[in-house]
Amino acid sequence: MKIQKDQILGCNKSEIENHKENFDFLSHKLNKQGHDVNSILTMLADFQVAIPSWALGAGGTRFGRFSFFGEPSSLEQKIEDIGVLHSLTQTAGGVSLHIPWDIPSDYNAIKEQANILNIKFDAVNSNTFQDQKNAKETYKYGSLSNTSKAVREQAIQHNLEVIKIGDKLGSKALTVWLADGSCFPGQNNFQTAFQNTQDSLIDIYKGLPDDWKMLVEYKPYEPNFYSTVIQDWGASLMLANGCGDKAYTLVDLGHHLPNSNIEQIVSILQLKGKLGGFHFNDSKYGDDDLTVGSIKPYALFLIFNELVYGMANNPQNPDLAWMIDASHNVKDPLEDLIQSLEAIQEAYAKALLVNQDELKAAQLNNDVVKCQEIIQGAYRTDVRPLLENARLNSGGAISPLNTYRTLDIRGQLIKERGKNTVATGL
Ligand SMILES: [Mn+2]
Repeated sequence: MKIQKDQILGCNKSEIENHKENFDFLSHKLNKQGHDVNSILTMLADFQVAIPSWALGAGGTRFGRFSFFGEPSSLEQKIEDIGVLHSLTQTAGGVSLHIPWDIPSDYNAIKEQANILNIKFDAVNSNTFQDQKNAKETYKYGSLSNTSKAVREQAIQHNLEVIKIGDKLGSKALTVWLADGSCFPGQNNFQTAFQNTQDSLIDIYKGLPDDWKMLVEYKPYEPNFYSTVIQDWGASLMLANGCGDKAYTLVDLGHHLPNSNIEQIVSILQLKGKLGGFHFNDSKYGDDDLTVGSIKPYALFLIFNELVYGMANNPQNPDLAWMIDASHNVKDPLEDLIQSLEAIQEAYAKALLVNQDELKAAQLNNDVVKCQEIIQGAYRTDVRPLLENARLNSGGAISPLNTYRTLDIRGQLIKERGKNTVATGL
């Protein structure tokens, strides 16, 4: 499955007139406001988001899972799907693999396939939150934090193996997310669990190539419901600092308790040069893994406002690993991801419209009303014609979703792969 350039061009034909009208109107308005539209378009084109291999099939809940048909059942097919997303949106230029499911059988072939599709190998993810077939030790009571040295050692070795696999593909980061924690008070000694985790992470860190990063993800609850060992950004930062300069905190939007001020978290982490990665999704109640921007688009914009500020003012913080971390229970996964990519670019473009000099002046004058007007003025701008134009310039679709449907991509995938395929690693 590969979308040809002329198929996209054909679909763009019916949209181009409308697009031009909207784009001319908006760029005229933005130019008058003093914005450099061309540089915004370049920044949008440069902003690439990795797609995790587990987001390409149907997700599921504790209560069941409903297939979408034509799901990718091999690593090659997963990369094909990301190729489809990337050719339409020109924004999905990375894949984030999940080991053990995505171990290539032929490294060169996979690298060549990704290269042709212009897809990079982003952070690799280890998995110690479930037992693999024939595993000697069980992670039922934790992995890197486990009271048993043999279990910890198995989990450390797995992470070192993941680094080796990623290294062969050209990845430059390892993401560690742990399900470790406890379901009942008294089950765990908090200090022992934390110290074991720190010691285990240090052992993994020692296996990190010089030009790699280790990203430590946190989450307040689930699958453990009383405590998690790395429950918040503070715990993650302490562990990262305990490992060294190449270890960073990773923020996942869904991994916070309700009403957490995530924009403030990313802001301070950037100030300290310790924000390494970011996982996009959206939620109403917890780690819902819903489409980015579908529930709280204003919060997403406020986070991007801080990220944009940090990227411009915090050279001490490295480039971030951007990834969508979502699950699709009722939508076609590829359509859902197209919507997420659109929402990310939309929030980014709006944040680029915030006049930082004006905002700073208003802050210095304690003009609270003006501060809000500046922030919300940017948020209320319909920036979609900018996104369309950035895609058009890169050979993508003016409307990725319409093009996906017009070309009946899902229908073709079902024809090629059959109906009852099931994606691995979910
Ligand atoms: Mn995540």
